[in-house]
Amino acid sequence: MTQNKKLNAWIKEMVELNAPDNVVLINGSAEQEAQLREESCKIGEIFKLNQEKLPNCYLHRTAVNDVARVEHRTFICTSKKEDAGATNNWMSPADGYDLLKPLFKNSYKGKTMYVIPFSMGVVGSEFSKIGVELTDSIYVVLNMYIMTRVGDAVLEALGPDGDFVKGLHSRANMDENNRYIVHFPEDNTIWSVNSGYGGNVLLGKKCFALRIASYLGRNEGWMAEHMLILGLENPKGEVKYIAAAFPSACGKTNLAMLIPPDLYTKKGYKVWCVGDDIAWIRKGPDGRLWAMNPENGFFGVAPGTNDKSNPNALESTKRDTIFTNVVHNTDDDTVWWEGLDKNPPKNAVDWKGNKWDSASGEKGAHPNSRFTSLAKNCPCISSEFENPQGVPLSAIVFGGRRAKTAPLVYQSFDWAHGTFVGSIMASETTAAAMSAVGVVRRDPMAMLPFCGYNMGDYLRHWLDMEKSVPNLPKIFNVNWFRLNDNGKFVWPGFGENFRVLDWIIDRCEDKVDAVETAIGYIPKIEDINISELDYEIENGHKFGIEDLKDILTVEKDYWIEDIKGIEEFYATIGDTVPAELHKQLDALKARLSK
Ligand code: GTP
Ligand code: SPV
Ligand code: MN
Repeated sequence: MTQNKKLNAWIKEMVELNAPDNVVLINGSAEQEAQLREESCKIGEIFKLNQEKLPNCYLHRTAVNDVARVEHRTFICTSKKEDAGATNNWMSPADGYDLLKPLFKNSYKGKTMYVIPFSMGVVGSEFSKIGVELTDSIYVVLNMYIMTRVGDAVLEALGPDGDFVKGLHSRANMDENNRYIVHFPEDNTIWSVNSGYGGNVLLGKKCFALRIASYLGRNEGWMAEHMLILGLENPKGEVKYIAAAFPSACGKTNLAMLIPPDLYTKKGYKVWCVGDDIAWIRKGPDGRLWAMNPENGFFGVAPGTNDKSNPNALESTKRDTIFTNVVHNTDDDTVWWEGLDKNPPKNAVDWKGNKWDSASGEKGAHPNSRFTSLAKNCPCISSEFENPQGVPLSAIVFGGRRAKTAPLVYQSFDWAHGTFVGSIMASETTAAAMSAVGVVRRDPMAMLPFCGYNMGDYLRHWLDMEKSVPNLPKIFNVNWFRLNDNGKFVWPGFGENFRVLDWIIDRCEDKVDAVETAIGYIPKIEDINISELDYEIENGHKFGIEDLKDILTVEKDYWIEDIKGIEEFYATIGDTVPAELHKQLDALKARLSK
């Protein structure tokens, strides 16, 4: 079937297991993509939207019980349990295969098996990696066409003897009690069964580019991170790059594409998007850390995306986009979601496929409804997006949703302290995973659901970067989500976050002083530029200097309370937590009690 012997043998084995009627090799051509769209429409899997208003755009609805990642059904299968660590679900590889084989058995009967060769990163570059996904879903194929580089060019780069990650996906019978997302890092293999939701089935994304890749990165001395990458251009035309890790649905896509406030754009500041979700990071020849985005598109959260919050994301959804679980406006075959505008469609079908009345109080789009769009359609896509070397990082930023504890921004004292800051990241849970919403959850580097090995070893890998990388980026933490006592966001967020990035870059260039506190360096009030900032927090109360002071305050009582949560969390990881991080925690305690 192909020139690669291992690939042919594996396809043969998987054909025997899954018993498809046909096998189709994805070649990456526009013709094949168009033909598959037609076929997918014909079987009712996707719906063709208004081709004048939304050229090449389609709508898909998942099963109502299949709308987010299933972390409790996600497994890391390593020979030794401690290699997966206490924060991952674990099975032995033999048990994993034994459990899933019967679920795949004959599951493609009457269907076609699509073979998708894909490259994470520019095809053929030395830092890219190749995978092959087998699937029974055209929706998956069409999404992979957008999210990754697929087809013949990838097979050519693979060559006759090249190695690849083996991804097997089957919708099988969509039994949610037998839904599993299982990783075999020692075999470069991913098996996903009984789901049709993006994060579970687009195997290049979280499964490969984070779980398998983080495992590879640890062994090979690089890092796979849940991070956006952006370039900040100053009026002189110099571009500095920042990578930022926020948990799912906490603002990566928004920050990656932000448009600076007028006072900055007038001076010539710009932001360029390199990536919105995943960064592969390694040491460059100059001794700095370089980051590249292995993806080819965005799988972005739809609700809340509008022409104020994220005009660039909205623009990238105007063509070549697959919408999943949003509202269908049946008057003109367009789409809508909560937070798009104040005009919900009169005649509409909701994400469940039922006729929908916006006055009903029910949400029309699922909170985790998404768009799959091409990076090249984003107006602010970076000129370095296709650069196989990636971009050199000046800063790494961590963040989460904290109502009170974390200030708007602070800088770590050094790399080890910065690693500690990443390790204590926490956030209220969101709709991106199937679990209770609004509970505080620890999520080191936003990687808890995505680390393919022991979290303690992962943190050690971070600390160890200092030994091999002489010019490390500075590490910061941000929190756009401080609430006042009425539960309103104090900070305007979105494009206004640029004011904080501006301070971060000034710090990286030693252009500005800071105040040393127990948790790290915070800005002097006058160093966060809030001129021309016009934001109403509530009831006519406009954001002012007092509010800035408030959200830059280190609330010691909250921090002392937080220490307990950190200790409990470290205990759940167990004795692989590096001693250095316990030392950092003790030092924080000592500083707080001063
Ligand atoms: P994943 O794709 O799940 O990894 O999410 P993400 O981290 O890319 O999050 P995204 O940018 O899609 O934002 C998720 C939600 O956070 C949306 O509802 C946004 O409206 C909201 N959000 C993003 N940035 C901000 C901000 O600066 N302030 C506030 N208040 N909300 C924000
Ligand atoms: C996330 O949940 O972090 C996402 C969406 O980016 S998914 O691809 O489902 O993981
Ligand atoms: Mn994500």
